[in-house]
Order: sequence, then C-alpha cells, then structure tokens
Amino acid sequence: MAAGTALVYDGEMSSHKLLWEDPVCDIEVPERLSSCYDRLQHYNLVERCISVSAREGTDSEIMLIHSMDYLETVKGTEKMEEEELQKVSAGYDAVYFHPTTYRCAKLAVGATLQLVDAVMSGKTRNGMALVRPPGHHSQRNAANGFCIFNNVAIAAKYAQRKYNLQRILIVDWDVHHGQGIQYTFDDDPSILYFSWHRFEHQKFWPSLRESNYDAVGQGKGRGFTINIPWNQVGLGNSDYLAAFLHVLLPMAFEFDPELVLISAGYDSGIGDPEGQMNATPECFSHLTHFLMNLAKGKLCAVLEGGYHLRSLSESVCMTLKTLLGDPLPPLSGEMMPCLSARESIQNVRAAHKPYWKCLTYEDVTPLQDLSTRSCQAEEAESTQSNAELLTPQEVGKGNISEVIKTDRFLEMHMKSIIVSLKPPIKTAAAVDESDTHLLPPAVHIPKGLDVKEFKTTISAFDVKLMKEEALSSLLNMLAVLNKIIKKEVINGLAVSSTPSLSSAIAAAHCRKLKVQKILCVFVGDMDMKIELEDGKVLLINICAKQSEQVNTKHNISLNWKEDPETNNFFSATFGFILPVAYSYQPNLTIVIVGPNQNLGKNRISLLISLLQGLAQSQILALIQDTEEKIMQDITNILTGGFIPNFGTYAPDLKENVQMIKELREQFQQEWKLLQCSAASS
Ligand code: X5A
Ligand code: ZN
Repeated sequence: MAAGTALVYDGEMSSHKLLWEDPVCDIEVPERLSSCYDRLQHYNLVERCISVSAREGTDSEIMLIHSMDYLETVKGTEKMEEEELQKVSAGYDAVYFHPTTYRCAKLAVGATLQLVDAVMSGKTRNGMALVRPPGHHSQRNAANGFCIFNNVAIAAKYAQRKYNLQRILIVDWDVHHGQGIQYTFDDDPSILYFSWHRFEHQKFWPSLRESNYDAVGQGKGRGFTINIPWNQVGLGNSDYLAAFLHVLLPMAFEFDPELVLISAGYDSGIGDPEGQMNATPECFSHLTHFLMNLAKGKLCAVLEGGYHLRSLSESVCMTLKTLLGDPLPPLSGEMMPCLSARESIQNVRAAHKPYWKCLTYEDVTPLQDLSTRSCQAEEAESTQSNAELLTPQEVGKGNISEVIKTDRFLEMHMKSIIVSLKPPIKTAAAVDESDTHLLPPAVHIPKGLDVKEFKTTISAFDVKLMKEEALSSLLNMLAVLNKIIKKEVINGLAVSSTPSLSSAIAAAHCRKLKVQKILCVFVGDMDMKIELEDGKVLLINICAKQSEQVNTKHNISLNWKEDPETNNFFSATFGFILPVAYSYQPNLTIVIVGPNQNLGKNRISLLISLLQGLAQSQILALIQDTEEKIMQDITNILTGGFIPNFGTYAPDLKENVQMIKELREQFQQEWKLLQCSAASS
C-alpha cells in the first residue's frame, strides 16, 4: 500500500490580488496562502511531506469543465489595465481579476492535478494542494465567489478519464455551497458530492434554492448530491461530527469511492468572518481521519476558502498532520449537536431515504425548519458550558478586537494540542516469542520489565494458579499499557490466552495511574471481569449471544446477529459506537477481541481504525491468542500501514438496524451525539 503525504505549493499563486477597493472581495488575500505555508514550516510539517511541484493546467484540462468562450475571456484578462479588469470583474458575482489571475488559476488547476497524479500513481498515499484562487463556485461559463476555474471539479473529471475511476467522493467542508461542483455533476451518479453550508433559510450567499436539503441530484444522479444547509451560525465541533456520523459517512461507505477529493475550505472554522461558525482546528483532524478510511486511503485535500488567517493556517496544519498519520488531538467542547443542526440532519436523512440502503430501516420523517432558538442560547443553558471557547457573538463579527481575541484563543489552544502530540515510536507489542515475526519491524517490543511495578496491580487478581507463560504475557501487556499511558508510544497490542482477565487487570492498572475515563470495547463472547462501580469505565460489548444483562449508561451490550451476506458493520459503527465514544471522550481506549467473535476481521479493523480518533489515538488492543489473522490486521492498522476494505455493499440486517435504533433512543439523553433528529430532546 502506498505511503507518504504529498504537499503541492507554489508561492507564485500569491501574486493574484485585489487592486481596487471592494468590501466583498477584500478578504481573499495572498497572505492566505503564505500564512498556511509559514505555519506548516513552524510545525516542521513541510519537511515531513513529499514535495510535489505545481504546473499549469492545460486548455483541454480546463475545458473538461469550462467552455472555450469562458477560457478565452479569462485568458484575455492577462493583458488588461486595471480599469478593464474592474469591468470584467463586475460581470461576475464576488470576483476580482488581476493581470496574474489567469496564470495563478492555471497553476491552481495544475497543482490539483499533480496531487491527483501523485495519489493515483501510488507515489504517495494522500496529500494536500495549497492553491489560490479557489474553485468550487466557478461554473462552465462563469467565475463566481472568488473562484476562476473549478479545481476540484476538473480534478474529478481528470481522474475519471485518466485512471478510469467509477466512483469519486467529493467532500466540500467549506462553509459556502460549492454550487459550481453541484451543477457540474448534478445528473452524474459516478460522483457523490457532499456539501454543508451556511444557509440561514436561503438568506446567506449565494442564496440559492438549490442549496437546500431537498436538492439531491437529477435524473440518474438522484441521491448523489447531499446538501446540509446550516440555518444558524455558531455551529461547532459536535454539529460537524453529527453531520459526518449520521449523514455523510454511512452514505460514503455505501458508495465505496475509489478516490476522495476534499474541497477543503476553512471558512467553516472558528473566527472566520464569512462563516461565523465555531469549529476549532482539531475538528478538521477528525473530519480528515474519518475520510482516510475510504478509498484505501486515497485522499486529496484542495484548499478552497478560509479568511481568518490564524484559524485557517492552524486548521490546514491539523489536516496535514492527520494525513501524515499523527495521533489525533482531543476535541474540545461538550458533544451536543444543537437543535437547528439536528433539524438539518433529520431533513437531509429524510430526503435521501429513497436512495440509500443505509437509511432504509431508519424512521426519518421530514420536518419543516422550525427552530428559532439559537445554538448559543442552548449552549448557555447546557450545564457544562464551554468556558474556554469563545461564543460566536464574540468571534468573527469583523470587530478587530474580537478577531485578536480569537487569535489569542487559538494560540493557547494550539499550544496545548501540539505539545501533547509527539511520541517517537508509534506501536508497542506484547506477543509470544514465536509470533514476533508477524510484526512489522517498526513495532517496539518492551523488554527488561520491572515486575515489581506491576506486582501490586496483579496481586489483586486471582493469578496464583497461572502458568509461568501466562503470567509473563500479562506482565508484558502491562508494560505495553504503561508505555501508552506515559506517552512513550501511541498505541499497542497484546496477545493473551485470557483476554477477559487481561482487560480487567489493564483497567485496574489504568486506575492506579489515574487515567480518568477508559473506553472498553469488547468483541466476542466473554465474561466481563472489569470493575464498573466508579464510572471510570464505559463498556461496550458486541456479542452474538443475547445477554441477560440490563444496559446502563456505562455498560452497554450490542447483540449483533450473525449475517453471512454482510461484511460491514456500518449501522453499529456510525449509528452507535462512534457517537457514544465521541460523547464520552475517553482518555484511553481498550479493544478486546475475544473468542467466538462473529464480526470478522474487516469489521473489527474498521472499528479500530476509527476508534483511533478518540483518546488522542491511545489504544491498547488485546487479542485472543487464537486469532492470528486478526492480530496481523490490527497490527497493520495500529502502525498506520493499512486500511480495510469491504467489497460490494450489502445493507445490515433489519433486526440489527432495529436494535441499534432502539439503543440510540434509549441512550440519546446520556450520549448526545446519538441524536440525529429534532425530536431528540
Ligand atoms: C471560496 C469561497 C466565498 C465567496 C463569498 C462571497 N468563496 N460573498 O469561500
Ligand atoms: Zn467558502
């Protein structure tokens, strides 16, 4: 599998700039690009990437999307004086031309295509292109919203032609609707286009009817356009997460793209004067991480908007760090999507129910946009308000002192995140001597254990009758766990003949080391021995057997019926496990793979891969010693070398989906990210 992350950048794209006064366009400045690059250098990220040069897009590449007439018009601006440029600009909505605009726009197209080539040829696994001018608003015959050529739409067509791709996913997380992309692929089922955007009941630019949730595509393309209109400002991390978990990801995994393109605009981030949203930079790490699990990791992020320089550049860094495989930063704020966001999510799910199997058994009824209370009002009422986060009234109103406030906020905020993010070795393992050959060379095997250190932990358990071997594998497991907790490694795995006992001992050791919240995910039939009294553990048990145990907030059993037709586990993963896990915000995750697990390696692999978004990616995987194949797959996931894939999609069994739905209803007051409709509270 391809490795490495491409970075495409050319400082020449900074020459495109506004020459006259125009309050609409004056936020699209050259410093957008240079400040991103400076920040990447500051975090030593540039040198960790594979540098790929930009080039000019050719006429025929540009004409994959745009008309020859329009191309000639743009060409013509190269020789123009200011007055003439101003006249051409006035012919479009929210656009300016400069004598170098044509050259820069060609570089933006070419840079994007270079990135696609790097990823599709296997030179790198993924990458990012930092480009200006942006692209997603531009149309066949028109520049629009700071955009000249539609970089991402051209890239999609180019990738289809050159690499014969059948399915491409475009995720547009810019805060504006990329109507240019939507128009291009409206009737095309080979491109799944997802966009969320500030909408405010059509009051927000570009104020189009077709930006609403009921625009789902046309003809053969029906169902392949997904619009989430945001009707309020001030949305943040948990709203974006809910949109991914309950809308985009189930459909994206059903679609099963061969390539993911991101229209990566950061005007949806905190402090942005256009978006007035509240998502912090690390939110983009999580969004990126989710998408890295599709298309065997083939992902190209292409810059679109983003007008608060500090917010923009920090968010770009977070995106690139994640592409490079760094552990994920914790998400701040209470995980509680607001009413208006839930309304939008419910409406989109209802609009798409006819087109997606993953929604077949969900009861989703459309709703009118009813909410009038603001998200901030809800936030203020919530018990655990977010003291360190600025409210949207405070940020992004264009008021200088408020913008400085956001700057200071970001400064402090990012310091705490970046510092917590850099263990030298990724994975530690405790396996039998005879199994070490199954591990990749990069895996660290702790030796020379200080047995004394663990004696007290172990002595509380019934280990006296244990064989020497079993005891030493327990101690090895604790050594690995210790390294994770002390952040000497990011994650680890341990093979055990008694995973249930091992996990109980592991949890006890975590408590001794004052780990606050532990998420335990059990897969398979096991006697749970973990101490649950003090609420420091959240246990999710996935088993085939119907258990008598009564579910509680911290102890939830998921009785998943065996299904030979389906290789996936999506409704449980996105509809329940991840929302609960993200609501809980654990400090450490332990995944235990026991005997008689009926999920198979693909489902477990994806689950573990996604759980790396929690607890700063700190995971201990405990695996029954009989599950050799699974152990290898999990090792590969933990070391960052592998992304599971699923083959042709088959929907989950009706009874499984039903069970998930009931659990969601039962626990959505406790774990609020489970809420995906306005009826939830
Ligand atoms: C790429 C982008 C925004 C245009 C806003 C015009 N364009 N009011 O973010
Ligand atoms: Zn934008």
